[in-house]
Amino acid sequence: MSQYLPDLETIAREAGSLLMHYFGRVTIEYKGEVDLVTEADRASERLIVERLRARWPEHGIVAEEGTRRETEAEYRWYVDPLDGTTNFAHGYPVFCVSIALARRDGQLEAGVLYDPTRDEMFAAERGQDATLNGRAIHVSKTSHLVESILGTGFPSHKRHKNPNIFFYHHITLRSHGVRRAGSAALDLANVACGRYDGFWEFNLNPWDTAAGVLLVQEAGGVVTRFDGSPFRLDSREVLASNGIIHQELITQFADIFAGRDLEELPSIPEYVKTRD
Ligand code: 2AM
Ligand code: CA
Repeated sequence: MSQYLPDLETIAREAGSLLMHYFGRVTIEYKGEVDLVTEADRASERLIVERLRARWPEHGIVAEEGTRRETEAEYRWYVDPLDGTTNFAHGYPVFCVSIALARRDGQLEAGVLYDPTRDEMFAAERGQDATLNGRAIHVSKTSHLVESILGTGFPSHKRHKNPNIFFYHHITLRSHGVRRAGSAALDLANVACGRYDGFWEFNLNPWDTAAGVLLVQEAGGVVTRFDGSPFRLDSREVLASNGIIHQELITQFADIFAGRDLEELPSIPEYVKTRD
């Protein structure tokens, strides 16, 4: 019997129900330039933090909307009370709750990720099967990038400084397509259950990635930095895949960083001129 998952699933489900209560009737506030935060983010965080503190009072907590609870403990929770806030605020039903437990050295121990719009509970504990609504899940068996579907994401602020459009363009031309659904945590869960063959993103925070990375690993996939070096929670770049296409992705990323074989992004005048 898992030490963490039953209680963790209950907490995530409760937070998901709370989000659904707010969904479709939120008031948008701004944390920064185009960085939305809603009352729902904060209410969900309050609920999760209260439940975690009651159940595991000795553990530390780091949560996106500001909770920082430092303790002497070996363990710390990473909480994203609402991943996909921009979607949520616009009424687009792609968002989730993400909660994970890690040791001080970054070793991930357990995590859950709950999508209340589809009633999908993803759960993983180190060394055990990753599950979706209680059934074991596995990464895909797709063997080549050219047959793959992938996910990526773009930050909601400082977008003009984000290089990902080059990666998006390059990989789109070499695969079945790249989706950008707006919830990095759900993107990782979708790699874990084989809906995506891979996912990458720049500049994510530990609360976005912790649960999803453990899910991918326990579902048989691989998670690294873009150059193939080990992923850490503070890496700020994440490359996840089914493992089989991982080396191909690393090679493609090295080419993009070096500017090799890149098709130029079409400029608008050129595109307009060449349109049928
Ligand atoms: P959020 O909804 O919890 O803010 C979008 O691909 C993903 O990036 C989402 O998981 C989103 O999480 C996160 N995100 C949005 N803006 C970001 C930013 N400025 N820096 C880092 N991550 C961001
Ligand atoms: Ca969030």
